Amino acid sequence: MKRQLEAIKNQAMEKLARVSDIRELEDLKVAYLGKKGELTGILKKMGALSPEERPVIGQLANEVRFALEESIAQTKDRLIKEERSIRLKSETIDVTMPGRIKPIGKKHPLTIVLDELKDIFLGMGYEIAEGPEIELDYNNFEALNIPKNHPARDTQDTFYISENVVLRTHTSPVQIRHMQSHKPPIRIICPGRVYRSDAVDATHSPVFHQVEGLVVDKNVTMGDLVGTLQAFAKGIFGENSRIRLRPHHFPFTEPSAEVDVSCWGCDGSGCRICKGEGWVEILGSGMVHPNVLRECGIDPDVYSGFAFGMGIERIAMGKFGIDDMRLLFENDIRFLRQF
Ligand code: 2NL
Repeated sequence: MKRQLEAIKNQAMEKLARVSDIRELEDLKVAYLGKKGELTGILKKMGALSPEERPVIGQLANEVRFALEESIAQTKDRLIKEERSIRLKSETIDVTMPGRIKPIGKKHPLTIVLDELKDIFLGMGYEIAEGPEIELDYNNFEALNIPKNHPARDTQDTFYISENVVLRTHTSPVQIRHMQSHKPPIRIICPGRVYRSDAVDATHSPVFHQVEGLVVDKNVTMGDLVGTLQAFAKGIFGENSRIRLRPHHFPFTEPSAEVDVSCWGCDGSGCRICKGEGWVEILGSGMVHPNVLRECGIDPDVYSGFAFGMGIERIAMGKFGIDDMRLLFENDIRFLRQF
């Protein structure tokens, strides 16, 4: 039995020296020290020994067990260290390698124009007002002096959600809401998305963006409107810009005017941008109709106001020389990078 124990010890030690991973080590541990292991098998047979032999063999068996346990622990240490150094070698980072360049987004041309526009009007003391895109027919039409069956409704190609609810065709309803909930003086611009049932082509889209402006106070005149729009045109199209007003008709303003800006391509002498005209139409405007003020609870005998409205896509296309509106909605980064 003594020789058997020595043999087990030597054999185990030899195998331990050659073990190359933790799994193999665990298997070896079970094979020798486990419940059905070789050493355990010997210990179970000790009962058959004589009383003199038992303590001698018992002591030897314990020594072998300790020696094996010790060696297993050391081998485990060795394997962990080996595995760690292999992992460190495979995971080294080459800090001199160039990084991957992430493409950076660009401000959309509509956002560029909108931000400039906000800056200009905020600088003149205006506030920004916003409102819902789904609106009551009342706020979008009735309160703006456009009753049911008014011919102006036909020109707006409205998306109806129900008889009394529409997708707003302009941002005017935001101004109606503002007048109904605020007392003059009022100075606001209302940027936002608007909807008209148009087919898509180079100059039309069923969804586009507008900015409207509204000023209501005592003694507001057409002169204030002209001065304001002049400052706006210089801010957006450059210091040399001039404006001119042409008489027009809107149901919600009286008098009404369309506004042209001197061409930024040729300064008025005629070029491709202005189609030889020297002037480019940029917005509609006028003095707020007394019916509209009255409908919003503002006395037109005490207060007066001016209002204007423009399409942002049109301004952006003019300013940046974009000839197809669809480019503004496709979000192709190769297009957007150019501005
Ligand atoms: C255009 C014309 C315009 C207005 C919008 C307005 C709003 C209220 C009262 C009176 Cl609450 N007017 N807005 C006035 C004149 C013209 O827009 O051609 N837009 C693209």
